[in-house]
Amino acid sequence: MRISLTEKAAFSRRQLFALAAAGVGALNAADPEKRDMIVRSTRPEDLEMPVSGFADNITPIEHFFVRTHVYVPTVDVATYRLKVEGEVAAPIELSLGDLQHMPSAELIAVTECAGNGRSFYEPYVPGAQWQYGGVGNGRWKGVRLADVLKRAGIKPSAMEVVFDGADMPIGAMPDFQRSIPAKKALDPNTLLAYEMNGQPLPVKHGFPLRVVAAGWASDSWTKWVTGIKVANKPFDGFWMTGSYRRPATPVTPGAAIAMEAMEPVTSLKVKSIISSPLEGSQVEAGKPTVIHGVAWTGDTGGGITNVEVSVDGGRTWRQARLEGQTSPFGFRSWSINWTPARESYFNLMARATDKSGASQPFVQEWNPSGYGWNVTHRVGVSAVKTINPATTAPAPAVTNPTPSAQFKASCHACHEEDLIRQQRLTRAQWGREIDKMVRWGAQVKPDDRETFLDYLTNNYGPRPR
Ligand SMILES: Nc1nc2c(c(=O)[nH]1)N[C@H]1C(S)=C(S)[C@@H](COP(=O)(O)O)O[C@H]1N2
Ligand SMILES: [Mo]
Repeated sequence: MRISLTEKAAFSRRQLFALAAAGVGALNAADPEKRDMIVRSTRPEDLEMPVSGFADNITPIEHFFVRTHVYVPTVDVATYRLKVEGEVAAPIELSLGDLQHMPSAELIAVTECAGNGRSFYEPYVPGAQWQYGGVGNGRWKGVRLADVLKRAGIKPSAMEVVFDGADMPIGAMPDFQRSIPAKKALDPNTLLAYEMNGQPLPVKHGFPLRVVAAGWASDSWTKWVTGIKVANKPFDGFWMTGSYRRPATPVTPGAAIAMEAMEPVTSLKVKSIISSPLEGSQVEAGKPTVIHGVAWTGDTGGGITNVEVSVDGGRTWRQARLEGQTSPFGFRSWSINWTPARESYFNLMARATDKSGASQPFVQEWNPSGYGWNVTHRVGVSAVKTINPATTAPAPAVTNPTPSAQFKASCHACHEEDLIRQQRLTRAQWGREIDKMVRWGAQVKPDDRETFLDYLTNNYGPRPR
């Protein structure tokens, strides 16, 4: 579906909810189904990959995380056109076929949500409560963005490149439009991808065209791209000036920080995850085993040069073997042999270093949106004489609180309770969330605000960890 900005604005809230209910954004027949994902939000859909997924160097589409601020749009390839305008010699329109006839480029690169690891911040911050798996490594094929911009005759006055996707905002939420500096746009490792892992780009990942901003956090990887505008000044849309920003210097944990006082999220930071053994699992004492994982870094990193592993909670470290594909933007697999000397509980840690010399911290500076978590990963395992066949403890009986009819009418119009339930915020933070939702079109009667705040703080207030 290709909808111009003015048409988008004309959509009423009721029309949008009707579209959502009708399942607009249903799967392409060819889209692989998601498997074993942690559901962070059902509507709109946010899916996280479990830690076991890091066993793969290239993340299969079935396990690739999904993050959408809105409901997924369906794009009709027959009428699809990519419009390039702004600071160019002449605006152009390209069909998917036109793009596929241009010289192609392929690269392996990690896309990681800026908020991956958000749930680990103390004090808690609002937003999808990702743990480890808001990240994946893909093989992306498409055209170089630079080639498309040159085809339109990009002018020297170009300062930024703004992308618009076919997705429509929910209610009065600002449309998801994001810009990148001209320098990043002209980088040969910035693509407009139409293929992922050798398949047409799946609908959930941006069919038919998405930005691949290699080495940058995923918020710069706009999906469902229909419009590119070359601008001669910084783009001031909400998703640039009111989101994806973090303080340049340490701030008081828990404080509300003015957006103007923060700078945009860009390059990813060096990070490593232990994919095996898994947290809480058992290994055999006295028997050789292998610790596996992946490491990655951003475009300022230059690739992974070293991964060190500790089996004693960080007292001593050994160097792991680096293995597999070597794209400086991709997952670098690593492994190390280990024979647990005795029956004991072991604290495994993995810490990566990149070519720039950057390494991972043990404690993270807090930031108000919970971006850029890259604390050294730690996994606890038990070395035992004989491994117990998996004994699954009965799931604790969970009774979820029941929201009032007013609360449902105001909040569940756009999303489910799961999006709220995972967050643990103070009354002040919930207050700011309600105010944001009201700005985005949620209908909250003034009389209901305090009752909603009571419900949210009583049920979803900060809890001990
Ligand atoms: N058009 C559009 N592009 C988007 C988004 C969006 O909501 N709309 N979400 C962004 C964010 S925040 C992330 S983390 C990634 C997620 O990409 P994935 O779902 O393919 O993993 O897409 C980015 N691109
Ligand atoms: Mo994200």
